[in-house]
Amino acid sequence: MAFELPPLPYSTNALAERGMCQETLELHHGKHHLAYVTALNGFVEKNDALKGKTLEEIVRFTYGKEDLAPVFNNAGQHWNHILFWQAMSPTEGGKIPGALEKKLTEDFGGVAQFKEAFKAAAVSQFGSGWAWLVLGHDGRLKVTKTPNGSNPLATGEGVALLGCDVWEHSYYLDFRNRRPDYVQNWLDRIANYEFAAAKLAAA
Ligand code: MN3
Repeated sequence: MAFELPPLPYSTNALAERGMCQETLELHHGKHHLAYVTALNGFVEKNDALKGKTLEEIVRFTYGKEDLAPVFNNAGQHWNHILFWQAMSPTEGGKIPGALEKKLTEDFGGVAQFKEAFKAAAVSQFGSGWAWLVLGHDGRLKVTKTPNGSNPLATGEGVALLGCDVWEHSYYLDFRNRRPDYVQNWLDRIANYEFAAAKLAAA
């Protein structure tokens, strides 16, 4: 069973008024994400050790294995983007539910402190990668960053509640080189904190 590109949970122009234009989403979902899925399927087709494994199993199995790095990069990016589309909301973007706000305040000192930490991680990720809000194994929320296609599932740092793509393809049409502005806008107007709260409640 080949992996498939999931449909966007909203239209490609749904986030345009919130700072992510239709062309960005068309290219990002229809070209970039699709390319990861296509490449991953090509690798699985040629490698019996990968056949029958779930996406999560492939991410964990290939992490840190030098000879399987191209598989890991594409599997990781497929997993990351599935989460990324869900981690954005055209209707509720930026609104933080009470239970999550309480937890953010407990673990970071406040919503503003959480956003500062997240922005710092996103901006300091040199080159391509991701910033994450993670529920750690100690039950506390934390912010992490990963390079390229890596993610908290691979590193075993905990459950990813939100992931922000800081590859240039995610923001260059809307914000040019201004990654800090993209991340601030993403946190304030695009991030789907309802999704994060639901993942937190289920974890
Ligand atoms: Mn991307």
